Amino acid sequence: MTRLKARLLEKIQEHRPRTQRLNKEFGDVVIDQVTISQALGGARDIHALVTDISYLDYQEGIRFRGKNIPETFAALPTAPGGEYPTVESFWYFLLTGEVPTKEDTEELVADFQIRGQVPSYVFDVIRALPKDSHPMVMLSAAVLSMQKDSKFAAAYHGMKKNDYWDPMFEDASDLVARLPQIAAFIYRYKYKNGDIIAPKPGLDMGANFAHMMGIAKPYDDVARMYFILHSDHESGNVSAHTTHLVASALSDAYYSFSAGLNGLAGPLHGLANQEVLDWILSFQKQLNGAEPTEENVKKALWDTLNSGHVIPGYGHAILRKTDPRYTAQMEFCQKHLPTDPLFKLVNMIYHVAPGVLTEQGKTKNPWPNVDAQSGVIQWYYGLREYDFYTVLFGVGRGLGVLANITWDRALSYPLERPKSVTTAMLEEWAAKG
Ligand code: FAM
Repeated sequence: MTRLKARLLEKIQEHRPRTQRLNKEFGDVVIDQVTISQALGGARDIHALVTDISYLDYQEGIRFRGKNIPETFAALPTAPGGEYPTVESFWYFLLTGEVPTKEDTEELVADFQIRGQVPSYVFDVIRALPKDSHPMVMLSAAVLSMQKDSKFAAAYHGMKKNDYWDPMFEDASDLVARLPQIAAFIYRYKYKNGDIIAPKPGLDMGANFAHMMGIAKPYDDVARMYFILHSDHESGNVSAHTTHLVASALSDAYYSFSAGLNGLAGPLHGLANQEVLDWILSFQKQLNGAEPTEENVKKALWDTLNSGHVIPGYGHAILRKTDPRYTAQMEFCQKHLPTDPLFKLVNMIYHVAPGVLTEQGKTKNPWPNVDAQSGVIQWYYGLREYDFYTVLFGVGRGLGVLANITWDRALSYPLERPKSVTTAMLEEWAAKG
């Protein structure tokens, strides 16, 4: 058993009595109530999910296991020769809530090399799809194809409930370790004439991903930063909630995460980073060589709104301030690409868009989210096929949602099944006030 798995088991055993006591002794304590507009409005803000992996504050943004983004980056061991933590150490941290030692991390990097070997049929599945399929279709299908080897599904009939977490952890770890190679394969297969670069033994996940993508330093750090920032945003967002919901039927990690990825592929969720680049490029095209100014940015934003579209990369269902994931990436840009024209344009949009959205008066949050800044970095390092960007998001998101469903099984969270009502019932309740 790896040190991570042994520590995780101790953590699970420590935690179980807390959940059991709450359920048994305090099960009737009311923590929220539901309004008609919440029932009609996407269950927004109803407190009905529990996770300890991350918490999203309306103003402050995300905390992973109690640490905000700068604290997380500062606490975890950095990769050799890099400025950002290894993804492996972050995986340990998400699962256990503890900062791993150097030895814990090294063991995990070695463990991921073994787990990370992708079965060859996965590549056949990707090749069998029409080449103009969206890369998210390729990623989701590739993940789903590995279901036949699920350790959870194989063990299910002979297992006690208390042991479910074990093969779920195994599947989750296998998947996390394999995602970078699958993503890099999709990229090189689709956009680089199938010129595939094999993984290199001994590298951590970020460095190996950069190597397989064929992009030089500091892209290894970009990958580490990107995967960590996109990992988790508590449980209610579409990809996390979908993965959790599907897993609640005791579907294994492959079924569950593939479903989550399909939600991430929507333009209001993870596809927004692709949409941001698309918006910026069509804006530049309209300029026809002229310099961007606050005036022409403002006009383009209004044109987007007036044509009934959203401004991608702005707004959030929970956040009410600039997303700290946006800020973390902006700081990276200020350090590594301060004079890049695209970065300057993104900054100009940041100065103008909140005012435009506030004047329009619809969105509850006029500030940028993670997607407003992420594509610029990828573009700068030569990854310009922007319909691939959501795949990068998906690799990162795997860390959060797969840690979550491992804990779901550890704490025996049941089948999720909220109750529906009819419109007539709402009208009846409305009449009663
Ligand atoms: N541009 C134009 N209108 C917007 C807007 C934006 N960026 N953000 C919100 N609105 C509108 C929204 O469409 C809604 O209009 P209707 O009443 O006509 O339906 C109104 O403002 C109220 O929406 P809200 O309560 O402020 O936001 P929601 O919680 O309904 O939706 C988002 C949240 C993220 C879906 C929404 O802000 C949006 O569509 N943003 C643009 C797409 C985007 O960047 N998505 C990525 C989110 C990100 F964090 C992620 O998942 N990766």
